[in-house]
Amino acid sequence: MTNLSFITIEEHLIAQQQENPVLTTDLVYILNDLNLAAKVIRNEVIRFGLTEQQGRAGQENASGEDVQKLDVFANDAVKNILRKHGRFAVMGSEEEEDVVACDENNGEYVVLFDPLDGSSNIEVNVSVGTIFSIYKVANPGQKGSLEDCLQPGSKQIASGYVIYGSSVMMVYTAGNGVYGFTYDPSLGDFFLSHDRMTFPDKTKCYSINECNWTRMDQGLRDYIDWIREQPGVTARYVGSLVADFHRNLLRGGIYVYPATTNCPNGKLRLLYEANPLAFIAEQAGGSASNGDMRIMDIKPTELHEKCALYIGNKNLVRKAEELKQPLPGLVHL
Ligand code: AHM
Ligand code: MG
Repeated sequence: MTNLSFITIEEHLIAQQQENPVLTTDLVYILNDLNLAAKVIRNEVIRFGLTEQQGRAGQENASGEDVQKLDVFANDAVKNILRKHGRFAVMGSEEEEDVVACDENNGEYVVLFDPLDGSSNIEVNVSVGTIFSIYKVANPGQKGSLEDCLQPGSKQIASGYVIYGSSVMMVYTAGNGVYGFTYDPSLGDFFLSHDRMTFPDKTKCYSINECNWTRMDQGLRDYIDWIREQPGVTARYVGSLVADFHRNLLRGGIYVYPATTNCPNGKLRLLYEANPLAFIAEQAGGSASNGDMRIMDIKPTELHEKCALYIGNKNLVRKAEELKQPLPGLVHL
């Protein structure tokens, strides 16, 4: 028996164009290109251990983190596939120091992405992901620039992620609900499997790296004490944002990566991680905050800007905001 919808992502996007004017031909090209990149990355992810894409690439990214060979592979895959059609003006990647403008300079879209989120998990066979965020250029008709990339998340016109897990899924929104597609390896395509995804009402999972206990604010500790007491709640933390977010979207829950005394601006990137998932979360009936304000209202000032992230069911995010306190200034661990 199969549960196959027989609606491929390509067909879905064409059908959606009838009801969602945001989905222009260029945007559909870009989403299909990202879908193709997902297939290419998946091919390497599932053969990890058998290919040359193992271990460190021997360089650091703009955030000072070790880059893995598979990070480089995934970055090149997304970049080169997007370049093939040239439907964008400028792109920015977690693995690129600076923005990359389109050679043809004929697009009106900005594409920001984290090519391989959670890549420190790849060697231990744990889910990883790709995250993307799409805007229109701020200055149409001009060469794509950094300024185009530094728009608040509320200006996103589409965002999404791919999760390379026990199955591979692509989840996206273009402001008209959230749709999930599961990859069928025997047919080589993604099929609609999760129509109009929303957070369930129940509070199921909280996902926080509690090793940061002594480095987090007292309000978050109080929040953890509170949520542990809620009926039916359990702790789940994969350490791949995409996997933690995806599970919480399906089961209900909250993911928090707070500001800590050793990362006072948080760890996650606003443009490549927080904003795209915030757009999905809001479209799915949830919310996303940095603890003080809505993620998508933050006006970025840097390409690789970091932020704290509280994301998931609305009531859980609101409660965490209520309890949040300033970080203690004197704790050095
Ligand atoms: P990455 O994009 O370089 O993989 O880093 C982001 C990852 C997230 O996927 C994950 O939620 C977080 O870092 C885990 O951090 P920690 O190990 O500090 O809990
Ligand atoms: Mg990441």
